[in-house]
Amino acid sequence: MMPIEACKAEVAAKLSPARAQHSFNVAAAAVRLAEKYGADPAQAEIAGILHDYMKETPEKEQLQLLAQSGIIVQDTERCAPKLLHAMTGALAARTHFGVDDPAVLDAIRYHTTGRAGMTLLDKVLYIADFVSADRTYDGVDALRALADRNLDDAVFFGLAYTVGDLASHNRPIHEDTIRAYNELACACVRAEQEGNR
Ligand code: DGI
Ligand code: FE
Ligand code: FE
Repeated sequence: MMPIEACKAEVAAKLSPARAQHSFNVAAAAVRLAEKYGADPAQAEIAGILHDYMKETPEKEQLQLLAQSGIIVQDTERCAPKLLHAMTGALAARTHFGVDDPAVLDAIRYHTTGRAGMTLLDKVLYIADFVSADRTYDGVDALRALADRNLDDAVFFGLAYTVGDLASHNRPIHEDTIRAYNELACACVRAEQEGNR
């Protein structure tokens, strides 16, 4: 794999200053969460640095890259081009940066949607992206506090927020987002059922 300092320099050269800073902030948040919850901080750091590497690449170019690699683009992904950068990001991490750790590649691949059966590293990156130092949305401090109390609850909150926000704007919701949300929603209902017995 490319040395970490070289990865950072590539990210800084490829992305706008704000997006590069976001990437480094996500890496810092991911390292902190990894240390707290027992994930590998080195995996968290590289996943954070690279997760949005393709975010500013034109849609057409991303579709070409995916086609060249034999990756099939689903209907939802075509209708929501913001989803492409997670797929092409994982691709670039492997081919351009020489990352061969599948756990890191998957964390990048699923950082926007989540997925059913998210690994600890997936969750760490997903939440680091929500709570990085540059985030200023209403409620970010509450989510930061929740992320420090219970990572799973924070992931569920983030997914529920995303699903609600997308539906309220009539946007398509990716199958992986729905599966991730339903898995945690069912776990929540089951816990209530257990409690009532
Ligand atoms: O790349 P970032 O901006 O740092 O964050 P991200 O990769 O989580 O992307 C967030 C965007 O992706 C936000 O505009 C909502 C959108 N998104 C996330 N899940 C879905 C989605 N968009 C659609 N249409 N469907 C999804 O399931
Ligand atoms: Fe992203
Ligand atoms: Fe991001």
